[in-house]
Order: sequence, then C-alpha cells, then structure tokens
Amino acid sequence: MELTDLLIETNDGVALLTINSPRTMNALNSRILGELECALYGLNLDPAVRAVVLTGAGDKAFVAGADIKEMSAMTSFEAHQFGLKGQRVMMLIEKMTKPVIAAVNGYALGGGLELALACDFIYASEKARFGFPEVTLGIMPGFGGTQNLPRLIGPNRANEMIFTGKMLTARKASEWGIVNEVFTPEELLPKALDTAKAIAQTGTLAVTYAKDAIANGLNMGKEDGFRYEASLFGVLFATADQKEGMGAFIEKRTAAFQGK
Ligand code: CO8
Repeated sequence: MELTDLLIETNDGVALLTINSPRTMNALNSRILGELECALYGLNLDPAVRAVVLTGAGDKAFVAGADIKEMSAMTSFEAHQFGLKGQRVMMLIEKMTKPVIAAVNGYALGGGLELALACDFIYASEKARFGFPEVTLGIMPGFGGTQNLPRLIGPNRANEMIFTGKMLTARKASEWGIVNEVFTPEELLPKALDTAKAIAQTGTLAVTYAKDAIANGLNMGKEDGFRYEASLFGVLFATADQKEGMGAFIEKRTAAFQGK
C-alpha cells in the first residue's frame, strides 16, 4: 500500500512514524487507519527497527480524533467495521515486539487519545490537550478507550473524562498518570527520540519479553503473572544477547546487542 498520509524515517534503530495530515488535525480516516496498519506491521518485521516514536505533523494536533466528517455518513454496519478497523490498529501497537512511544505534540482527542493510550508510554508537549469528546457528538469512545483509560488511571478519573468530554492540560494528564513527562514543544521530539535510541541500544529481546510480560501479566492473576515472568526470564538465558550483556559487564565494555 502506498503511504500518502504517513511519513517514516529510520535512524539508529528508531523509526519516527508521523501522521501527516495537519490540515485536518491528523484526524483518523479509513485510509490513514489502513496505512497505519500496513506501516506498523512492516516496522514490527523490520530488524533495523528496535523502537518506534509516533507523532502528528504540524504544531496543533497529535490526532484530533477519528474523522467526524467520514463517520457522520456511516451506517451502523459501517461504524461497526470502522470501530473494528481502529481497534485492530490499537491492538497491533500493543502486540508489537518493539516499544512504541507516543510524542503528543498537540490535541490528542477521541481516537487520537486512544492511539496514544495504545502506545507503551506517552511524552507530551506543554501544548498537548487530552480528552474524549465523543459524548458531545452523541457517541462513545470506540477504539479501546473505555478499556485502556480505566486500566491506566482507574475508573473514577476515566469516568469523569469520558462522561464530560472535557480536555485535560498536559500537566493535569501527567498528574493523572496518562503522561510520563511533559516537555517544551521544541524539546518533545528530541527527548522522545533520545529515549527511543536509549531503548534501541539495550537488549532487544529483553525489551520484547519485558513488554510481553507486562502486557500479558495485566490480564492474569498475580501468581500466573509471576510464573509467566519466570518462564520468559529463563528463555532469555538461551539468547546471545544475554551472553553479550553479562559478558560485556564482566569485561567492562559496552555491550553490542544483536537481537538474537
Ligand atoms: N474529524 C474531522 N475533521 C477534523 C477533526 C476530526 N476529528 N478535528 C478537526 N478537524 C478539521 C476541522 O473540521 C477543520 O477543517 P476545515 O478547515 O475543513 O473546517 C480543521 O480540522 C481545523 O479544525 P478547527 O478549525 O476546528 O481548529 P480549531 O483550532 O478551532 O479547533 C479542535 C481544534 C479543538 C481539535 C477542534 O477541531 C475539534 O474539536 N475537533 C474535533 C475533536 C473531536 O471531537 N474528536 C473526537 C472525534 S470522535 C472519535 O474520535 C471517536 C473514535 C472512535 C471511533 C469509533 C467508530 C465506531
């Protein structure tokens, strides 16, 4: 699929994936969702990519939601299909073997906030705004927001956001645990890329398995989660990365991980 509304730039093991439709605040239409699905699938398979940063083009929006103009004409069946398509993209991010950092540069509303929440963590610019305005349109979140937000910040704060549609500032979103760190607009992307590069230099398989243990552990009871963690921990001792990481420590040199 030709990517017309996405930009991908890969350096030092990090892919910067930019949704590039600033005229419409990077709103997610069917085409962009399809492109995201293709791009994320490709990045997951690309051995040159060890971490991904996802952002929006322009200085106003990360993603201002699903495309209201496209949705306004949908039948119930089409809306269901559209919801499933968006959910596939969110699940794809969650299932990626590489970490994905959302660099939220402006509005992250509705489907845009859902996209950010599907990432492994969020860095934000001071200009970012977070909200679920769906109820003001007579609909509800449909790309996983009712599931991911309460798991992240608890049901009470999620209820308030989803029932009122009000927007949070970046500082408030950070206080509430949605955002890991807030930066000036100029600092945001360099900081997100620096963090992604730091991750890219660590043991790739270790990061992959840690992401797996955290994501799957959240859906398990604690004892099963502990057992799962121990299994993955053991598997890592069959990798060259474990030998390289521990060998480098003992030999007092920098490890060069191969992701094997
Ligand atoms: N969809 C389509 N177009 C949009 C969207 C959007 N979500 N957001 C902005 N745009 C367009 C505007 O229509 C406008 O285009 P035009 O110039 O052609 O009229 C352009 O972007 C610029 O927008 P504004 O002039 O409104 O810019 P402002 O700076 O005044 O305001 C806002 C910025 C506050 C972001 C404002 O545009 C806004 O409120 N946008 C809508 C936000 C919203 O309600 N988002 C939630 C959408 S619903 C959703 O995401 C559901 C997800 C799950 C779907 C599941 C399907 C089953």
